[in-house]
Amino acid sequence: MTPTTRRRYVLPLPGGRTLELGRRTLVMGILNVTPDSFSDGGRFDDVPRAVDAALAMVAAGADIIDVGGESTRPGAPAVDEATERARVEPVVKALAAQVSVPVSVDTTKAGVARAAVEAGASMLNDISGLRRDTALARVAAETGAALVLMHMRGVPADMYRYAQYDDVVADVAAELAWSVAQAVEAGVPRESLVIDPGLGFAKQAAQSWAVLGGLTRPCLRDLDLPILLGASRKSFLQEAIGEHAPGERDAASLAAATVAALSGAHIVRVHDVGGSVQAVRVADMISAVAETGPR
Ligand code: PMM
Repeated sequence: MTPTTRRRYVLPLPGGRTLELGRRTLVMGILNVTPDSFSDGGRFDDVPRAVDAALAMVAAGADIIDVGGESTRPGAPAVDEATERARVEPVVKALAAQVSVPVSVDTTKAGVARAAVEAGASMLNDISGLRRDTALARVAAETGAALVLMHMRGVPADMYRYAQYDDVVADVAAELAWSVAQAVEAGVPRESLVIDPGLGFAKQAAQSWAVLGGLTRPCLRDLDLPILLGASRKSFLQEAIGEHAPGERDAASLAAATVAALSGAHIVRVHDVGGSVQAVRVADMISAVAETGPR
């Protein structure tokens, strides 16, 4: 495939920090602190173990750690705010004190987002793209936290009911534009936003493949925002590799991360940080050759 020229952005974070996006592909390591996540559920359910796992990801080259306290597994039961906050806040606090990279919090709830930013998180990752709680945008606006807006329809428990699109990439781009408008209206600077087409969320496998293969389409590029993509261990990969447990999908996940990087994704969200760093560095070399010509 021909690599796409990736646009460069500088993402402001609280405290005057920034993340440079586009020069190389950034790797966001997933730290689920839930008892029921589909791929690593129950492994990091106490703070010291979560911190150790995050430190290992940083040592393996993670640029961001994404902490999630509510499972987004298809059909997962909803978690109330107090429970999610109790899972996330102590881990974010410990991480912010011990890891050098920005900490992101994967939540759809403004209350959890605010507590996490106060505990030291500098990015908010909203898989509902502000459809669940628009007040989350105000947390970003007031604190200067960066905001990832992911595309989804419905909630994880019922999202496949809404997996009908005329043209999945164009429809996702249009719906992401709505999320972007909500954020900007709430006072979040456009430069603080990242978009994510949401592989596997309200999308059948064929639709996720269409999104992964359509990242370079003008409808997405015209939004002119950095792109985050999460393919890691997702079930749609099984359409390519056959039935495998989530933990056995890492090779396919690396291939998907490579395709995403060559298609212009700025950040990949992954479980296998070390492997993904190697994969995207290869993609980055190819992108550099395409940009500057042979050495
Ligand atoms: N996927 C999951 C959870 N959060 N956030 C973003 N921005 N993009 C994703 O693709 C995404 C996400 C589900 O995977 P997990 O349960 O392994 O974290």
